[in-house]
Amino acid sequence: MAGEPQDDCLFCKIVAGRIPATVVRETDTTVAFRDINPQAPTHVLVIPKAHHADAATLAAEDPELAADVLRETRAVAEAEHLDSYRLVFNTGSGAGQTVFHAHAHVLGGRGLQWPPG
Ligand code: IU
Repeated sequence: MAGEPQDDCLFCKIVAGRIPATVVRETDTTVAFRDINPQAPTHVLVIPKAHHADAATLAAEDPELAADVLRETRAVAEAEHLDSYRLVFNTGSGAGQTVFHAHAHVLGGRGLQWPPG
């Protein structure tokens, strides 16, 4: 069923506290933690606690929860004192998605080039 935890999902395991993460914020519906392989001085992932495979699926299955994730990206940026930052939702393996539990990357603390690679 949509949103149910998946046994083989790393981010569901982080939500459950079964694998460690450096959590910076948590709400009833979301968790924000530092990326283990940071690509910028601030690199935080914001995930819904419920399992949805990617941002497109999340937006279709639970738009309110998608809004919670977006709201939390703003809270992370504020907490990290970022006045400029980038939000990335890699969606599909061709776009670089490697973990199939929806997540927003919050990247900041350095200059960011456009277009991205
Ligand atoms: P992607 O958009 O699916 O490529 O992003 C997945 C991110 O999850 C990537 O930046 C990893 O470094 C990060 N990550 C993590 O922070 N902790 C983990 O246990 C695992 C991946 I696995």
